Amino acid sequence: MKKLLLTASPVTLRGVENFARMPNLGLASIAGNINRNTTLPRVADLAAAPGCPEKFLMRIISEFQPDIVGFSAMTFQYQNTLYMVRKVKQFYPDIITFLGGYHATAAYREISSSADMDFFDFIVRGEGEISVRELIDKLDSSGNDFSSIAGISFRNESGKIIHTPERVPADLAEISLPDREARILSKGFYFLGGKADVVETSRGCVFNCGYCSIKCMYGSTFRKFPVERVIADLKQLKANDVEFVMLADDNITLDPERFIRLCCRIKEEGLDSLGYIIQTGVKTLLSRPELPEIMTDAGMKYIFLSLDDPDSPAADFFNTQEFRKDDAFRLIRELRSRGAMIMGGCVIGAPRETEKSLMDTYRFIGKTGVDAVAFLILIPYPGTPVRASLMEKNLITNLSDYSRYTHEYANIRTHGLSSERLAIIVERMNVRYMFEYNSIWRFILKFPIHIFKRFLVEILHSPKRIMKRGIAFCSGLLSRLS
Ligand code: B12
Ligand code: SF4
Repeated sequence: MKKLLLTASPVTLRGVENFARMPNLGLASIAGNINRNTTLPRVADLAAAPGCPEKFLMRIISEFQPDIVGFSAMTFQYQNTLYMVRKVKQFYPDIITFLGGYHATAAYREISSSADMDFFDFIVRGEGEISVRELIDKLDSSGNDFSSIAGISFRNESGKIIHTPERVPADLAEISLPDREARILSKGFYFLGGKADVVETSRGCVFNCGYCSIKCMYGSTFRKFPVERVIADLKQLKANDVEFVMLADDNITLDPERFIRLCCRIKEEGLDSLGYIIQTGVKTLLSRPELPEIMTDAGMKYIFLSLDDPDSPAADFFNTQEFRKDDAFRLIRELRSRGAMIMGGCVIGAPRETEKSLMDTYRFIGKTGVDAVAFLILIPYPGTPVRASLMEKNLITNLSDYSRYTHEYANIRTHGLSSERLAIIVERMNVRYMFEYNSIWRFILKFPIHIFKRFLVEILHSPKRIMKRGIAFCSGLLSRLS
Protein backbone atom coordinates (compact mmCIF):
# COMPACT_ATOMS: atom_id res chain seq x y z
CA MET A 1 0.00 0.00 0.00
CA LYS A 2 1.41 3.41 -1.02
CA LYS A 3 0.62 6.49 1.04
CA LEU A 4 -0.08 9.55 -1.13
CA LEU A 5 -0.11 13.09 0.25
CA LEU A 6 -1.47 15.73 -2.13
CA THR A 7 -0.85 19.35 -1.25
CA ALA A 8 -2.17 22.67 -2.56
CA SER A 9 -0.12 25.84 -2.23
CA PRO A 10 -0.56 28.09 0.81
CA VAL A 11 0.14 31.19 -1.29
CA THR A 12 -3.10 33.06 -1.83
CA LEU A 13 -4.04 36.60 -2.71
CA ARG A 14 -5.34 38.82 0.08
CA GLY A 15 -7.70 40.55 -2.35
CA VAL A 16 -9.31 37.19 -3.14
CA GLU A 17 -9.24 35.96 0.48
CA ASN A 18 -11.27 38.98 1.52
CA PHE A 19 -14.30 37.42 -0.08
CA ALA A 20 -13.47 33.76 -0.72
CA ARG A 21 -11.18 30.90 0.16
CA MET A 22 -12.17 27.76 -1.70
CA PRO A 23 -10.84 24.26 -1.04
CA ASN A 24 -8.85 22.75 -3.90
CA LEU A 25 -11.12 20.42 -5.87
CA GLY A 26 -8.53 18.94 -8.26
CA LEU A 27 -6.71 17.12 -5.44
CA ALA A 28 -9.92 15.71 -3.95
CA SER A 29 -10.81 14.51 -7.45
CA ILE A 30 -7.46 12.73 -7.81
CA ALA A 31 -7.99 11.18 -4.35
CA GLY A 32 -11.43 9.97 -5.45
CA ASN A 33 -10.01 8.24 -8.50
CA ILE A 34 -6.92 6.39 -7.27
CA ASN A 35 -6.86 2.64 -6.78
CA ARG A 36 -7.97 2.07 -3.17
CA ASN A 37 -6.41 -1.37 -3.09
CA THR A 38 -2.96 0.07 -3.64
CA THR A 39 -3.09 3.67 -2.38
CA LEU A 40 -4.11 5.57 0.76
CA PRO A 41 -4.65 9.26 -0.14
CA ARG A 42 -4.64 12.39 2.01
CA VAL A 43 -5.18 15.96 0.81
CA ALA A 44 -3.63 18.96 2.59
CA ASP A 45 -4.81 22.27 1.18
CA LEU A 46 -2.18 24.43 2.84
CA ALA A 47 -4.19 27.62 2.21
CA ALA A 48 -6.02 26.75 5.43
CA ALA A 49 -3.00 25.51 7.40
CA PRO A 50 -2.80 26.85 10.96
CA GLY A 51 0.40 28.83 11.62
CA CYS A 52 3.37 28.43 9.29
CA PRO A 53 2.26 26.29 6.30
CA GLU A 54 5.76 24.92 5.63
CA LYS A 55 6.11 23.72 9.24
CA PHE A 56 2.60 22.29 9.07
CA LEU A 57 3.54 20.35 5.93
CA MET A 58 6.64 18.90 7.60
CA ARG A 59 4.56 17.88 10.61
CA ILE A 60 1.97 16.14 8.43
CA ILE A 61 4.74 14.31 6.60
CA SER A 62 6.33 13.10 9.82
CA GLU A 63 2.95 11.90 11.11
CA PHE A 64 1.47 10.39 7.91
CA GLN A 65 4.81 9.16 6.50
CA PRO A 66 3.79 9.31 2.83
CA ASP A 67 5.66 7.49 0.07
CA ILE A 68 4.62 10.14 -2.44
CA VAL A 69 3.99 13.87 -2.01
CA GLY A 70 2.18 15.73 -4.80
CA PHE A 71 2.29 19.52 -5.21
CA SER A 72 -0.35 21.57 -7.01
CA ALA A 73 0.50 25.10 -8.11
CA MET A 74 -0.85 27.94 -10.18
CA THR A 75 1.82 30.06 -11.82
CA PHE A 76 2.12 32.66 -9.05
CA GLN A 77 2.42 29.89 -6.45
CA TYR A 78 5.22 27.99 -8.18
CA GLN A 79 8.17 29.67 -6.46
CA ASN A 80 6.82 28.81 -3.02
CA THR A 81 6.11 25.25 -4.16
CA LEU A 82 9.73 24.95 -5.21
CA TYR A 83 10.81 26.08 -1.76
CA MET A 84 8.60 23.44 -0.14
CA VAL A 85 9.63 20.56 -2.38
CA ARG A 86 13.30 21.37 -1.68
CA LYS A 87 12.62 21.13 2.04
CA VAL A 88 10.80 17.83 1.61
CA LYS A 89 13.62 16.34 -0.48
CA GLN A 90 16.23 17.65 1.96
CA PHE A 91 14.65 15.95 4.98
CA TYR A 92 13.01 12.98 3.23
CA PRO A 93 15.12 12.12 0.14
CA ASP A 94 13.25 8.82 -0.38
CA ILE A 95 9.87 10.45 -0.85
CA ILE A 96 8.74 10.50 -4.48
CA THR A 97 7.51 13.92 -5.55
CA PHE A 98 4.93 14.87 -8.19
CA LEU A 99 4.18 18.33 -9.57
CA GLY A 100 0.80 18.98 -11.22
CA GLY A 101 -1.73 21.70 -11.99
CA TYR A 102 -1.76 24.69 -14.33
CA HIS A 103 1.83 25.84 -14.06
CA ALA A 104 3.23 22.34 -14.43
CA THR A 105 1.07 21.78 -17.49
CA ALA A 106 1.87 25.07 -19.20
CA ALA A 107 5.56 25.33 -18.30
CA TYR A 108 6.72 21.69 -18.13
CA ARG A 109 9.44 22.15 -20.76
CA GLU A 110 10.92 25.14 -18.92
CA ILE A 111 10.73 23.35 -15.54
CA SER A 112 12.13 20.06 -16.76
CA SER A 113 15.07 21.69 -18.51
CA SER A 114 16.05 23.60 -15.35
CA ALA A 115 17.64 22.56 -12.06
CA ASP A 116 14.12 22.54 -10.56
CA MET A 117 13.72 19.05 -12.01
CA ASP A 118 16.20 17.75 -9.44
CA PHE A 119 13.38 18.03 -6.90
CA PHE A 120 10.44 16.64 -8.88
CA ASP A 121 10.44 12.96 -9.78
CA PHE A 122 7.42 13.35 -12.04
CA ILE A 123 5.55 16.22 -13.66
CA VAL A 124 1.93 15.31 -14.36
CA ARG A 125 0.57 17.37 -17.25
CA GLY A 126 -3.13 18.03 -17.72
CA GLU A 127 -5.85 16.12 -15.90
CA GLY A 128 -4.45 14.15 -13.01
CA GLU A 129 -7.00 11.49 -12.12
CA ILE A 130 -5.97 8.74 -14.50
CA SER A 131 -2.28 9.66 -14.80
CA VAL A 132 -1.78 9.50 -11.02
CA ARG A 133 -3.64 6.19 -10.76
CA GLU A 134 -1.52 4.64 -13.52
CA LEU A 135 1.69 6.14 -12.18
CA ILE A 136 1.18 4.77 -8.67
CA ASP A 137 0.21 1.37 -9.99
CA LYS A 138 3.40 1.39 -12.06
CA LEU A 139 5.49 2.45 -9.05
CA ASP A 140 3.94 -0.45 -7.15
CA SER A 141 4.82 -2.98 -9.82
CA SER A 142 8.42 -4.01 -10.36
CA GLY A 143 8.83 -2.27 -13.75
CA ASN A 144 10.58 1.06 -14.02
CA ASP A 145 9.40 1.97 -17.49
CA PHE A 146 6.99 4.88 -17.20
CA SER A 147 7.02 5.76 -20.87
CA SER A 148 3.67 4.02 -21.48
CA ILE A 149 1.88 6.52 -19.16
CA ALA A 150 0.50 9.44 -21.16
CA GLY A 151 0.81 13.03 -19.94
CA ILE A 152 3.88 12.80 -17.70
CA SER A 153 7.46 14.08 -17.77
CA PHE A 154 10.34 12.50 -15.87
CA ARG A 155 14.04 11.70 -15.90
CA ASN A 156 14.74 8.13 -17.01
CA GLU A 157 17.45 5.92 -15.53
CA SER A 158 20.10 7.36 -17.83
CA GLY A 159 19.14 10.90 -16.79
CA LYS A 160 17.35 11.85 -20.00
CA ILE A 161 14.16 13.90 -19.69
CA ILE A 162 11.21 12.04 -21.20
CA HIS A 163 7.93 13.75 -22.08
CA THR A 164 5.33 11.10 -22.86
CA PRO A 165 2.58 12.00 -25.39
CA GLU A 166 -0.29 14.19 -24.24
CA ARG A 167 -3.12 12.43 -22.50
CA VAL A 168 -6.41 12.36 -24.35
CA PRO A 169 -9.02 14.26 -22.26
CA ALA A 170 -10.87 11.79 -20.05
CA ASP A 171 -14.41 10.59 -20.59
CA LEU A 172 -15.99 12.46 -17.68
CA ALA A 173 -18.61 9.74 -17.17
CA GLU A 174 -15.70 7.59 -15.97
CA ILE A 175 -14.37 10.06 -13.40
CA SER A 176 -15.61 9.11 -9.90
CA LEU A 177 -16.80 11.68 -7.38
CA PRO A 178 -14.12 13.62 -5.49
CA ASP A 179 -13.08 12.21 -2.13
CA ARG A 180 -13.47 15.17 0.22
CA GLU A 181 -13.06 12.87 3.22
CA ALA A 182 -9.39 12.61 2.29
CA ARG A 183 -8.93 16.26 3.29
CA ILE A 184 -6.84 16.78 6.38
CA LEU A 185 -7.89 20.45 6.54
CA SER A 186 -11.58 20.89 6.00
CA LYS A 187 -12.21 24.04 8.03
CA GLY A 188 -11.34 27.60 7.01
CA PHE A 189 -12.95 27.69 3.56
CA TYR A 190 -15.63 30.31 2.98
CA PHE A 191 -17.44 32.60 0.61
CA LEU A 192 -18.53 35.91 2.12
CA GLY A 193 -18.54 34.37 5.58
CA GLY A 194 -20.45 31.15 4.77
CA LYS A 195 -19.02 27.61 4.52
CA ALA A 196 -18.05 26.95 0.91
CA ASP A 197 -16.92 24.15 -1.39
CA VAL A 198 -16.33 23.54 -5.10
CA VAL A 199 -18.12 21.28 -7.60
CA GLU A 200 -17.57 20.77 -11.34
CA THR A 201 -20.32 20.27 -13.90
CA SER A 202 -18.16 20.53 -17.04
CA ARG A 203 -14.55 20.96 -18.14
CA GLY A 204 -13.15 23.25 -20.81
CA CYS A 205 -14.29 26.02 -23.09
CA VAL A 206 -14.34 26.38 -26.85
CA PHE A 207 -13.64 30.12 -26.99
CA ASN A 208 -10.13 31.40 -27.56
CA CYS A 209 -9.52 34.36 -25.24
CA GLY A 210 -5.83 35.06 -25.68
CA TYR A 211 -5.06 35.50 -21.97
CA CYS A 212 -6.77 32.34 -20.74
CA SER A 213 -4.85 29.28 -19.50
CA ILE A 214 -7.66 26.83 -20.03
CA LYS A 215 -6.48 25.59 -23.43
CA CYS A 216 -3.21 24.38 -21.89
CA MET A 217 -5.22 22.07 -19.66
CA TYR A 218 -8.08 20.85 -21.82
CA GLY A 219 -7.32 21.92 -25.40
CA SER A 220 -10.35 23.18 -27.31
CA THR A 221 -12.83 20.81 -25.72
CA PHE A 222 -16.03 21.16 -23.73
CA ARG A 223 -16.99 18.03 -21.81
CA LYS A 224 -19.92 17.61 -19.49
CA PHE A 225 -20.33 15.54 -16.34
CA PRO A 226 -23.61 13.60 -16.23
CA VAL A 227 -26.21 15.84 -14.56
CA GLU A 228 -27.09 13.12 -12.02
CA ARG A 229 -23.44 12.91 -10.95
CA VAL A 230 -23.48 16.66 -10.25
CA ILE A 231 -26.70 16.29 -8.25
CA ALA A 232 -25.18 13.47 -6.16
CA ASP A 233 -22.12 15.64 -5.48
CA LEU A 234 -24.26 18.62 -4.43
CA LYS A 235 -26.35 16.43 -2.12
CA GLN A 236 -23.19 15.37 -0.29
CA LEU A 237 -22.21 19.01 0.23
CA LYS A 238 -25.67 19.98 1.44
CA ALA A 239 -25.58 17.12 3.94
CA ASN A 240 -22.27 18.56 5.19
CA ASP A 241 -23.82 21.99 5.87
CA VAL A 242 -22.10 23.74 2.99
CA GLU A 243 -23.83 27.07 2.23
CA PHE A 244 -22.07 28.22 -0.93
CA VAL A 245 -20.92 26.13 -3.87
CA MET A 246 -18.52 27.44 -6.45
CA LEU A 247 -19.22 25.74 -9.76
CA ALA A 248 -15.69 25.49 -11.12
CA ASP A 249 -16.73 25.37 -14.78
CA ASP A 250 -14.94 27.86 -16.96
CA ASN A 251 -18.02 28.80 -18.89
CA ILE A 252 -21.04 27.05 -17.40
CA THR A 253 -23.59 28.43 -19.87
CA LEU A 254 -21.74 27.25 -22.98
CA ASP A 255 -24.38 24.59 -23.60
CA PRO A 256 -27.59 26.38 -22.55
CA GLU A 257 -29.85 23.32 -22.94
CA ARG A 258 -27.76 21.31 -20.52
CA PHE A 259 -27.44 24.27 -18.17
CA ILE A 260 -31.23 24.63 -18.05
CA ARG A 261 -31.58 20.89 -17.36
CA LEU A 262 -29.08 21.20 -14.53
CA CYS A 263 -30.89 24.20 -13.01
CA CYS A 264 -34.23 22.36 -13.18
CA ARG A 265 -32.80 19.26 -11.46
CA ILE A 266 -31.23 21.45 -8.75
CA LYS A 267 -34.65 22.92 -8.08
CA GLU A 268 -36.45 19.59 -8.15
CA GLU A 269 -34.02 18.17 -5.60
CA GLY A 270 -34.38 21.15 -3.26
CA LEU A 271 -30.72 22.07 -3.80
CA ASP A 272 -31.66 25.65 -4.69
CA SER A 273 -31.23 26.52 -1.00
CA LEU A 274 -27.47 26.54 -1.62
CA GLY A 275 -25.88 29.73 -2.97
CA TYR A 276 -24.07 29.05 -6.25
CA ILE A 277 -21.12 31.03 -7.54
CA ILE A 278 -20.68 30.68 -11.27
CA GLN A 279 -18.43 32.05 -14.01
CA THR A 280 -19.80 32.93 -17.38
CA GLY A 281 -19.80 35.48 -20.18
CA VAL A 282 -22.37 37.83 -21.68
CA LYS A 283 -22.53 36.11 -25.06
CA THR A 284 -23.57 32.67 -23.79
CA LEU A 285 -25.92 34.13 -21.18
CA LEU A 286 -27.72 35.97 -23.95
CA SER A 287 -28.17 32.81 -25.99
CA ARG A 288 -31.53 31.98 -24.35
CA PRO A 289 -33.84 34.72 -22.98
CA GLU A 290 -35.14 32.49 -20.18
CA LEU A 291 -31.69 31.84 -18.67
CA PRO A 292 -31.68 34.68 -16.08
CA GLU A 293 -34.98 33.53 -14.59
CA ILE A 294 -34.14 29.82 -14.57
CA MET A 295 -30.65 30.20 -13.13
CA THR A 296 -31.54 32.66 -10.37
CA ASP A 297 -34.49 30.42 -9.43
CA ALA A 298 -32.00 27.59 -8.96
CA GLY A 299 -29.88 29.69 -6.59
CA MET A 300 -27.19 30.74 -9.09
CA LYS A 301 -26.99 34.25 -7.78
CA TYR A 302 -23.29 35.00 -7.46
CA ILE A 303 -22.00 35.57 -10.93
CA PHE A 304 -18.44 36.23 -12.06
CA LEU A 305 -19.14 37.83 -15.38
CA SER A 306 -16.43 38.28 -17.96
CA LEU A 307 -17.02 41.86 -19.09
CA ASP A 308 -14.25 42.75 -21.47
CA ASP A 309 -15.22 45.96 -23.29
CA PRO A 310 -16.21 44.92 -26.84
CA ASP A 311 -15.30 48.38 -28.24
CA SER A 312 -11.88 48.67 -26.61
CA PRO A 313 -8.66 48.17 -28.63
CA ALA A 314 -8.14 45.20 -26.29
CA ALA A 315 -11.06 43.24 -27.73
CA ASP A 316 -9.28 42.30 -30.98
CA PHE A 317 -5.99 41.59 -29.30
CA PHE A 318 -7.55 39.41 -26.60
CA ASN A 319 -9.97 37.80 -29.03
CA THR A 320 -12.74 38.01 -26.45
CA GLN A 321 -16.44 37.39 -27.01
CA GLU A 322 -18.38 39.99 -28.93
CA PHE A 323 -21.72 41.33 -27.69
CA ARG A 324 -23.83 44.44 -28.06
CA LYS A 325 -23.47 46.79 -25.12
CA ASP A 326 -27.22 47.43 -24.92
CA ASP A 327 -27.82 43.71 -24.59
CA ALA A 328 -25.30 43.53 -21.76
CA PHE A 329 -26.98 46.42 -19.92
CA ARG A 330 -30.38 44.73 -20.24
CA LEU A 331 -29.06 41.34 -19.15
CA ILE A 332 -27.33 42.73 -16.06
CA ARG A 333 -30.42 44.75 -15.10
CA GLU A 334 -32.57 41.64 -15.32
CA LEU A 335 -30.16 39.46 -13.34
CA ARG A 336 -29.87 42.08 -10.61
CA SER A 337 -33.64 42.54 -10.43
CA ARG A 338 -33.82 38.79 -9.78
CA GLY A 339 -31.50 39.10 -6.78
CA ALA A 340 -28.20 38.16 -8.44
CA MET A 341 -24.92 39.79 -7.37
CA ILE A 342 -22.67 40.37 -10.32
CA MET A 343 -18.93 40.69 -10.10
CA GLY A 344 -17.54 41.85 -13.40
CA GLY A 345 -14.03 41.01 -14.53
CA CYS A 346 -12.33 43.16 -17.13
CA VAL A 347 -8.82 42.43 -18.36
CA ILE A 348 -6.81 45.41 -19.57
CA GLY A 349 -3.33 46.04 -20.92
CA ALA A 350 -3.46 45.28 -24.64
CA PRO A 351 -0.70 46.98 -26.68
CA ARG A 352 -2.87 49.71 -28.21
CA GLU A 353 -4.77 50.68 -25.06
CA THR A 354 -4.35 54.28 -23.93
CA GLU A 355 -5.45 56.30 -20.88
CA LYS A 356 -8.41 57.50 -22.96
CA SER A 357 -9.50 53.98 -23.99
CA LEU A 358 -9.14 52.77 -20.39
CA MET A 359 -11.40 55.60 -19.26
CA ASP A 360 -13.96 54.58 -21.92
CA THR A 361 -13.82 51.02 -20.60
CA TYR A 362 -14.26 52.30 -17.05
CA ARG A 363 -17.38 54.25 -18.06
CA PHE A 364 -18.77 51.25 -19.93
CA ILE A 365 -18.44 49.02 -16.86
CA GLY A 366 -19.97 51.74 -14.69
CA LYS A 367 -22.97 51.89 -17.00
CA THR A 368 -23.55 48.13 -16.76
CA GLY A 369 -24.49 48.54 -13.08
CA VAL A 370 -22.59 45.45 -11.88
CA ASP A 371 -22.27 45.17 -8.12
CA ALA A 372 -18.50 45.06 -8.19
CA VAL A 373 -15.75 44.94 -10.72
CA ALA A 374 -12.14 43.86 -10.86
CA PHE A 375 -10.09 45.68 -13.47
CA LEU A 376 -7.34 43.15 -13.98
CA ILE A 377 -3.97 43.90 -15.51
CA LEU A 378 -3.24 41.28 -18.14
CA ILE A 379 -0.89 38.53 -16.96
CA PRO A 380 1.28 36.93 -19.65
CA TYR A 381 0.82 33.36 -18.37
CA PRO A 382 3.09 30.71 -19.86
CA GLY A 383 1.38 28.82 -22.65
CA THR A 384 -1.11 31.55 -23.54
CA PRO A 385 -1.31 33.18 -27.00
CA VAL A 386 -0.89 36.68 -25.54
CA ARG A 387 2.45 35.75 -24.00
CA ALA A 388 3.92 34.79 -27.36
CA SER A 389 2.51 37.88 -29.03
CA LEU A 390 3.69 40.31 -26.30
CA MET A 391 7.14 38.72 -26.28
CA GLU A 392 7.42 39.37 -29.99
CA LYS A 393 6.50 43.02 -29.39
CA ASN A 394 8.89 43.28 -26.45
CA LEU A 395 6.04 44.38 -24.16
CA ILE A 396 6.58 41.95 -21.26
CA THR A 397 8.44 43.70 -18.46
CA ASN A 398 8.74 40.66 -16.19
CA LEU A 399 9.30 37.37 -17.98
CA SER A 400 10.44 35.09 -15.20
CA ASP A 401 9.55 36.21 -11.66
CA TYR A 402 6.34 34.21 -11.53
CA SER A 403 5.65 35.13 -7.90
CA ARG A 404 4.57 38.51 -9.32
CA TYR A 405 2.18 36.94 -11.82
CA THR A 406 -0.90 38.17 -9.98
CA HIS A 407 -3.18 40.99 -10.93
CA GLU A 408 -1.61 43.09 -8.17
CA TYR A 409 1.43 43.76 -10.37
CA ALA A 410 1.92 44.97 -13.91
CA ASN A 411 4.15 42.52 -15.73
CA ILE A 412 3.57 44.11 -19.11
CA ARG A 413 3.46 47.54 -20.70
CA THR A 414 1.50 48.91 -23.64
CA HIS A 415 2.90 50.92 -26.56
CA GLY A 416 2.07 54.13 -24.69
CA LEU A 417 1.94 53.19 -20.99
CA SER A 418 4.79 51.95 -18.83
CA SER A 419 4.18 49.13 -16.33
CA GLU A 420 4.31 51.62 -13.47
CA ARG A 421 1.78 53.94 -15.08
CA LEU A 422 -0.52 51.04 -15.93
CA ALA A 423 -0.40 49.79 -12.32
CA ILE A 424 -1.30 53.25 -10.99
CA ILE A 425 -4.18 53.73 -13.44
CA VAL A 426 -5.67 50.32 -12.70
CA GLU A 427 -5.40 50.75 -8.91
CA ARG A 428 -7.20 54.09 -9.28
CA MET A 429 -9.89 52.60 -11.50
CA ASN A 430 -10.58 49.84 -8.96
CA VAL A 431 -10.75 52.20 -5.97
CA ARG A 432 -12.69 54.91 -7.79
CA TYR A 433 -15.28 52.40 -9.02
CA MET A 434 -16.15 51.39 -5.45
CA PHE A 435 -17.15 54.97 -4.61
CA GLU A 436 -18.40 56.35 -7.88
CA TYR A 437 -20.75 53.42 -8.41
CA ASN A 438 -21.36 52.75 -4.68
CA SER A 439 -20.27 49.13 -4.85
CA ILE A 440 -18.40 49.38 -1.55
CA TRP A 441 -21.57 50.33 0.35
CA ARG A 442 -23.58 47.54 -1.26
CA PHE A 443 -21.08 45.00 0.08
CA ILE A 444 -20.76 46.59 3.52
CA LEU A 445 -24.53 46.67 3.92
CA LYS A 446 -25.02 43.13 2.64
CA PHE A 447 -22.17 41.38 4.48
CA PRO A 448 -21.27 43.65 7.46
CA ILE A 449 -19.96 40.97 9.81
CA HIS A 450 -17.79 39.26 7.21
CA ILE A 451 -16.33 42.55 6.03
CA PHE A 452 -15.58 43.67 9.59
CA LYS A 453 -13.79 40.37 10.31
CA ARG A 454 -11.71 40.61 7.11
CA PHE A 455 -10.82 44.19 8.02
CA LEU A 456 -9.43 42.99 11.36
CA VAL A 457 -7.48 40.19 9.65
CA GLU A 458 -6.00 42.72 7.21
CA ILE A 459 -4.92 45.03 10.03
CA LEU A 460 -3.20 42.17 11.84
CA HIS A 461 -1.49 40.69 8.79
CA SER A 462 -0.61 43.63 6.61
CA PRO A 463 -0.90 47.00 8.37
CA LYS A 464 1.12 48.71 5.59
CA ARG A 465 -1.25 47.51 2.91
CA ILE A 466 -4.29 48.55 4.94
CA MET A 467 -2.75 52.01 5.40
CA LYS A 468 -2.20 52.29 1.63
CA ARG A 469 -5.76 51.16 1.03
CA GLY A 470 -7.00 53.53 3.75
CA ILE A 471 -5.40 56.47 1.97
CA ALA A 472 -6.90 55.34 -1.35
CA PHE A 473 -10.25 54.90 0.44
CA CYS A 474 -10.19 58.45 1.87
CA SER A 475 -9.13 60.00 -1.43
CA GLY A 476 -11.89 57.99 -3.18
CA LEU A 477 -14.39 59.23 -0.60
CA LEU A 478 -13.21 62.82 -0.97
CA SER A 479 -13.41 62.72 -4.75
CA ARG A 480 -16.94 61.27 -4.39
CA LEU A 481 -17.96 64.11 -2.09
CA SER A 482 -16.35 66.86 -4.14
C1 B12 B 1 -12.25 27.51 -8.84
C2 B12 B 1 -11.14 28.43 -9.30
C3 B12 B 1 -10.71 29.40 -8.42
C4 B12 B 1 -11.28 29.55 -7.02
C5 B12 B 1 -10.62 28.58 -6.04
C6 B12 B 1 -9.20 28.14 -6.34
C7 B12 B 1 -8.78 26.85 -5.64
N1 B12 B 1 -8.84 26.74 -4.36
O1 B12 B 1 -8.35 25.91 -6.30
C8 B12 B 1 -11.01 31.05 -6.73
C9 B12 B 1 -12.22 31.86 -7.12
C10 B12 B 1 -10.67 31.40 -5.27
C11 B12 B 1 -9.87 31.31 -7.70
C12 B12 B 1 -9.04 32.37 -7.58
C13 B12 B 1 -7.97 32.60 -8.43
N2 B12 B 1 -7.68 31.98 -9.57
CO1 B12 B 1 -8.65 30.47 -10.18
N3 B12 B 1 -9.62 29.08 -11.02
C14 B12 B 1 -10.57 28.32 -10.60
C15 B12 B 1 -11.03 27.42 -11.74
C16 B12 B 1 -12.22 28.07 -12.41
C17 B12 B 1 -11.41 26.00 -11.37
C18 B12 B 1 -10.35 25.20 -10.60
C19 B12 B 1 -10.88 23.81 -10.44
O2 B12 B 1 -11.36 23.45 -9.39
N4 B12 B 1 -10.84 23.01 -11.51
C20 B12 B 1 -11.33 21.65 -11.51
C21 B12 B 1 -10.23 20.70 -11.02
C22 B12 B 1 -10.73 19.26 -11.05
O3 B12 B 1 -9.16 20.82 -11.95
P1 B12 B 1 -7.72 21.38 -11.55
O4 B12 B 1 -7.77 22.21 -10.37
O5 B12 B 1 -7.11 21.92 -12.76
O6 B12 B 1 -6.94 20.02 -11.17
C23 B12 B 1 -6.66 19.03 -12.14
C24 B12 B 1 -5.32 19.21 -12.86
O7 B12 B 1 -4.84 20.52 -12.87
C25 B12 B 1 -4.38 18.26 -12.18
N5 B12 B 1 -3.70 18.72 -10.97
C26 B12 B 1 -3.88 19.81 -10.24
N6 B12 B 1 -3.04 19.83 -9.19
C27 B12 B 1 -2.32 18.72 -9.23
C28 B12 B 1 -1.32 18.25 -8.39
C29 B12 B 1 -0.72 17.03 -8.67
C30 B12 B 1 0.34 16.52 -7.77
C31 B12 B 1 -1.12 16.29 -9.81
C32 B12 B 1 -0.47 15.01 -10.10
C33 B12 B 1 -2.12 16.79 -10.67
C34 B12 B 1 -2.72 17.99 -10.37
O8 B12 B 1 -5.24 17.20 -11.81
C35 B12 B 1 -6.50 17.73 -11.37
C36 B12 B 1 -7.61 16.75 -11.68
O9 B12 B 1 -7.72 16.54 -13.06
C37 B12 B 1 -9.77 27.45 -12.67
C38 B12 B 1 -10.05 27.18 -14.13
C39 B12 B 1 -10.33 25.71 -14.33
N7 B12 B 1 -11.40 25.39 -14.94
O10 B12 B 1 -9.61 24.82 -13.88
C40 B12 B 1 -9.22 28.84 -12.40
C41 B12 B 1 -7.72 29.05 -12.49
C42 B12 B 1 -7.02 27.87 -11.86
N8 B12 B 1 -7.49 30.27 -11.64
C43 B12 B 1 -6.61 31.02 -12.11
C44 B12 B 1 -6.22 32.24 -11.49
C45 B12 B 1 -5.20 33.07 -12.25
C46 B12 B 1 -6.74 32.64 -10.27
C47 B12 B 1 -6.38 33.93 -9.53
C48 B12 B 1 -4.92 34.24 -9.43
C49 B12 B 1 -7.17 35.05 -10.24
C50 B12 B 1 -7.18 36.42 -9.63
N9 B12 B 1 -7.87 37.28 -10.28
O11 B12 B 1 -6.65 36.79 -8.67
C51 B12 B 1 -7.00 33.70 -8.13
C52 B12 B 1 -5.96 33.29 -7.08
C53 B12 B 1 -6.57 32.52 -5.96
C54 B12 B 1 -5.84 32.42 -4.70
N10 B12 B 1 -5.48 31.20 -4.37
O12 B12 B 1 -5.59 33.37 -4.00
C55 B12 B 1 -6.01 30.51 -13.41
C56 B12 B 1 -4.62 29.91 -13.22
C57 B12 B 1 -3.68 30.28 -14.33
C58 B12 B 1 -2.29 29.86 -14.06
N11 B12 B 1 -1.56 29.63 -15.13
O13 B12 B 1 -1.83 29.79 -12.95
C59 B12 B 1 -7.13 29.51 -13.87
C60 B12 B 1 -6.64 28.34 -14.72
C61 B12 B 1 -8.18 30.35 -14.66
C62 B12 B 1 -7.85 30.58 -16.12
N12 B12 B 1 -8.77 30.25 -16.99
O14 B12 B 1 -6.83 31.10 -16.51
N13 B12 B 1 -9.80 30.40 -8.67
S1 SF4 C 1 -14.60 32.38 -22.28
FE1 SF4 C 1 -13.54 32.22 -20.29
S2 SF4 C 1 -12.87 30.08 -20.16
FE2 SF4 C 1 -13.42 30.47 -22.30
S3 SF4 C 1 -11.48 30.99 -23.28
FE3 SF4 C 1 -12.46 32.91 -22.64
S4 SF4 C 1 -11.64 33.36 -20.58
FE4 SF4 C 1 -11.17 31.20 -21.07
